[in-house]
Amino acid sequence: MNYRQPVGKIKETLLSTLDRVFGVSLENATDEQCYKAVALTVRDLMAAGRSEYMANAEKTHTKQVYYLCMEFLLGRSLKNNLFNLGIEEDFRKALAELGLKLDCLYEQEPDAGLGNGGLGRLAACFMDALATQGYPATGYSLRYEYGIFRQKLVDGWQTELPDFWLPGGKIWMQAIPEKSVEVHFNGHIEEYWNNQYHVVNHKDYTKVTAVPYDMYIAGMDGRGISRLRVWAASSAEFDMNLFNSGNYMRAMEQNAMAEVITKVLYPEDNHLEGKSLRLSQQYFLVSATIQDIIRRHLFKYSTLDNLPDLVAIHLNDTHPVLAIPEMMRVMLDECGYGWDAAWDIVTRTIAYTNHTVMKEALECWGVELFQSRLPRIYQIVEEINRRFCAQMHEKGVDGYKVGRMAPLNDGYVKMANLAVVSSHSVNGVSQLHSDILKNTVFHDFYTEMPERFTNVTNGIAHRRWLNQANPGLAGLITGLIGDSYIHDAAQLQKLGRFADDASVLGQMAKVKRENKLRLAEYIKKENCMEVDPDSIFDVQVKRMHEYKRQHMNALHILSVYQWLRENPNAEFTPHTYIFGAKAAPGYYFAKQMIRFIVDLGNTINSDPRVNQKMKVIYLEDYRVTLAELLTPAADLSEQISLAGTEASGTSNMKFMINGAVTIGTLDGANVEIHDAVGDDNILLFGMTAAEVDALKPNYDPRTYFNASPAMKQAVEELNTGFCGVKFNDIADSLLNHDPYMVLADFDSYAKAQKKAETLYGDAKNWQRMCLMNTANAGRFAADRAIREYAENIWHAQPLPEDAAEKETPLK
Ligand code: HBZ
Repeated sequence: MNYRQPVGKIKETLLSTLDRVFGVSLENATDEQCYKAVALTVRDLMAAGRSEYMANAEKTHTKQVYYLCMEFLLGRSLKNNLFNLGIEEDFRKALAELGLKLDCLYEQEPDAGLGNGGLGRLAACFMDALATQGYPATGYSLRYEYGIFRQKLVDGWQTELPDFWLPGGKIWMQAIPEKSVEVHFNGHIEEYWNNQYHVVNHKDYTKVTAVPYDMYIAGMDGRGISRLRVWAASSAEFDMNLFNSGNYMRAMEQNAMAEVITKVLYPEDNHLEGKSLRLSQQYFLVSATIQDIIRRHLFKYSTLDNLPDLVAIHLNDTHPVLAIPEMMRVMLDECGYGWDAAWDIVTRTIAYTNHTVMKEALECWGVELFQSRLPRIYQIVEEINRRFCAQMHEKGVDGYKVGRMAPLNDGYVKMANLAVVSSHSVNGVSQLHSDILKNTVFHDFYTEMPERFTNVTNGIAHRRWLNQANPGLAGLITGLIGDSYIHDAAQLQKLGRFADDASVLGQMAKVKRENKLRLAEYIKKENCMEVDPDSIFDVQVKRMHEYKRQHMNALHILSVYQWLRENPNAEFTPHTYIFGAKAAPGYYFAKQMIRFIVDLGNTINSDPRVNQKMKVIYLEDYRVTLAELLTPAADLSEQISLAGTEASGTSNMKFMINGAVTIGTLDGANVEIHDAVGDDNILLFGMTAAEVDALKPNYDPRTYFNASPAMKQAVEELNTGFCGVKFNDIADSLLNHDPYMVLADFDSYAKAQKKAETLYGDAKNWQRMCLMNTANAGRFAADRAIREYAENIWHAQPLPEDAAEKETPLK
């Protein structure tokens, strides 16, 4: 489909949309109304494009990919869609002729913050890559009324404000009420035999209606359009019996209880919140989704026998794992399948990705809660468990081992076990992480079914993170190597030719400086701080977590500060340390870490002995839109988790492609970044995952504390405190326990930091390093990751280019 229209036609559509939808003329329209008119116009174009695309997919029986995820951290949509459809400049022109600035309208859009961090952002990047490469895809999630909370810092302490994003965000969504489905909770199960038929009746359940809302995500050049279908909970019906019996309040209460299911996103990442509402959210998502998928398939093919050939269902982490028993339920209870046939179809259709090895994130649900909330699903999990254990026993597997692998054990439903038992493929998200899964968390499974395990290293939507976020660098690259890298990020490699070209390096440095100035302006506005654009912009942005070790970064800054205030005239490369991170609201230690960084910043930034040379900036409310401003402005990318803890990381890839140098441990995808750029273009430090494992049993942080005077002095100042606050909790944790081995890696980190300063001082070599990072970032494109999923896991092909002219018979 051709999305381009004459500028005059765009103007006409915008004016008529303003009139029709908002009843205003251009003169009286607010910027917000203008943004919405543009969004609606683009949405309509995409809806038409999606219909055409799907009609072609249907004709050719192209396999459908369904990506189930509790989170899609989309950020803003307008710029992305205009850019990908190739119509941004036409719209810019049309709006200019109407006296409007497109860039101002972009600012009207709230972030769709329907996710916590890496996992949700990955899902969003994948929608882009699926569309661009022509894989017909639908993401399924929940339409949270409140996204990830807005962070406000009050005296260095994080407070949370609700993120009511719908008023500005729902313009992208279209309700499809006729496709609503019912989801059943609670009640009890009645079973009996009717002749030879086993009848299962779910009685006295509570009904909640799932109403789908559709959003579209355009692929590059509009070749494909992904759909994101998000479900909103609404009370199935107003209970007239209660109402009539005068029980008005009960009727209202039931309404509210249903709707609460999709009220708010749980703000914990890498941590399980074992609340019944969370379980309801999970089941609500998967029940509505599975019913939707099966209904569509039956409508088209009248059988589910061919489902695994035509459909791939992907479970993004364990959060949507109840899709497995739900699919079994529909096939057994509603479609008349027997267990074995249903199980064969389910397991050939479903695949699962693991995103974390953090113990506290491994989901398990107490049997009591699970059984009372989801009685039929519980029965099916029991049967899956019984059959799996029997099969293992029959194979002669040791009883303890079977117990460890069982989906039901110790009074818990173990979601990761259920996922592995029931999927044909299990993958981690970086080479190291996938190996760790095989050697630790899923070792028992790996020894029994090694063929199930694989790796797909994560990737990013490079068109958003390079072309849209950093038009200066993208323009320069296109001028040098052409624009084929937009579709094929591996082409970035060609930049390597310019590694010693002083003029190119100079131009890249100029772009970086402009990006730093842009960020400096934002910092001035938000933090009332002047920062030096010629200082090193050293950035750590990600969720606040002990394992990510922001406190190691801060402790090092504290020790640099101690040194500099005693040696104010010493040689020192000016340094701006920038942080941005949200902490889970109930994660006390992480909130302390934020406070430590903020107070450290206040101390340093107001100390005239040092504040011309170093500054510490904490940016409030880190989110996708802020990341788009920050990433292109970074010189140093902090990826400093303890080796073996960060599954992959994806901000490391975003910084890299924008020409920042990584200072990091050999953890997650850093290992592969190191492989890609070589020793000279990355600053590695700290223990390897194997060294961590070897040290752990006998680790004593005090050994390191006593051996390093600089570290000792820094930890001691944590205890005395600054800004009138003592950070004893952090100091105590470091000295007595140090679960993420900050002290063990500290000296090595300090050395790498020193090296960064020296290298930065040699501008030409530094710029060469930056270029080599961009040039070698191609393999971290989401396009590559999606191709690997499609080829190795989903066995899906892209829609043929000539699909419109083609009718393929069903095989
Ligand atoms: O997934 C992250 C990993 O920590 C990161 O290393 C990886 O790059 C990324 C994408 O694969 N994991 C998360 O972001 N996890 C969550 O956000 C999460 C959310 C809700 C939960 C548990 C984890 O209940």
